[in-house]
Amino acid sequence: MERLYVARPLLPELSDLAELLKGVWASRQVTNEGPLHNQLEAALGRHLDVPVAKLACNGTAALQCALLSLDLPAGAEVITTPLTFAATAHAVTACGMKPVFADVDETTLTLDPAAVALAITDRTAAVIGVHVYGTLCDHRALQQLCDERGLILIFDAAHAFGARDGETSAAAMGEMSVFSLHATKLYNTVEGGLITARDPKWAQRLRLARNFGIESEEAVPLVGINGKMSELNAAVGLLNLEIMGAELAARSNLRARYDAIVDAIPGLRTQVRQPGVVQSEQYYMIVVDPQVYGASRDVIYDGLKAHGIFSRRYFWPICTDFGSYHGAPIATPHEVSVAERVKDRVLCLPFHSGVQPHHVSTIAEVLTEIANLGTAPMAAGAAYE
Ligand code: T4K
Repeated sequence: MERLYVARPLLPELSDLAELLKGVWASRQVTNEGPLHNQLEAALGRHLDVPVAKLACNGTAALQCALLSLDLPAGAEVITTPLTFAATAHAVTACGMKPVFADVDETTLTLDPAAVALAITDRTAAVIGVHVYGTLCDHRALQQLCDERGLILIFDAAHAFGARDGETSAAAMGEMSVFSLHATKLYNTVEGGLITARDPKWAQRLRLARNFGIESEEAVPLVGINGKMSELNAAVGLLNLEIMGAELAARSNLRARYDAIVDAIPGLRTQVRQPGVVQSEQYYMIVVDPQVYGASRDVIYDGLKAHGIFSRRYFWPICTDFGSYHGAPIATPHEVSVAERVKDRVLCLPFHSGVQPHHVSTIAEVLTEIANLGTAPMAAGAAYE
């Protein structure tokens, strides 16, 4: 059976890549801030409308470089959401600090400023908002709270490449924003990450943080990691920047088609539509209300899988379910946190230009039939995995 995955990497023509790599092979400068790397940094700064754009080898390393460059006290608490990919919390831990979890907003599923306020202690040094699924955080309220309480605000913008709130680029929110350029991201460099900032003072510290903290042959003023991006990844990045427009358009169309299906089925809701926001088109997420819909998120997951359609239950389990953070509280103004209530209800549908009209029809059929019958229609020759 043909398989359809939640993500499909955008790749340039192999011949274009080979052409671009000829210069790399001739020079043998293959990594450590080579010419393609530097060209890509400049191009991304222009594309995202931000003065500081520093590449890294992946989004997790980029988060670590951002945290290390901020020089926060060892053991400091960093408040973030539990409804995120493991990398957000793990980057904090790997940098010798403690992730503290605060609840998400019921509508956007992004970090709730009211919950953050409850989580602040005298050990809190920073807050990491996550634009989860590409839905933008309430960045103004988070910034105001952090300013009032003397905290650094950074954003995990792994899902928000190219997003804007009116005139404000997601790359220009908070002190820094961190992007993943992984193969599963619309704009990707196969593996890659990016840190952006409005204040030019961060450029040099970020360069140090991603290069072991080394300033010169004699001076190592900072603890850093090897977070550097190679010329091969930068070459893919330069070419993908030219072709990503078509992928973006295909996903916007797909979002509209999915919206029409989901809006017509009671008990299903899509990601919130944020007025004035330009979507990154990274994920298409639905929330299932099993009482109204008549079946659970997992029935849909299994039903689609039987047709070779692999949705993903991002981000279940949530961070506080992991062995590493098990039992950590989620600060919340509610009796039961929104994150706990929603974690079994979220589902990301395949979202890329490889999703064909017949896939959309099958997804619509499965969603509708489960709503009507409480079970999934079986595909001919289907096998549950
Ligand atoms: N912060 C947030 C909020 C994040 O979501 C992430 C990463 C990060 C930080 C850290 O950034 P990175 O260090 O990763 O740059 C995937 C990605 O690996 C990860 O980048 C992403 N978030 C996360 C949400 O999704 P998995 O474990 O789900 O990946 P995997 O291998 O199951 O891929 C998903 C599907 O994509 C596959 O079923 C098939 C398809 N696929 C995948 C790959 C790798 C392909 O078709 N080709 C491929 O090469 O984590």
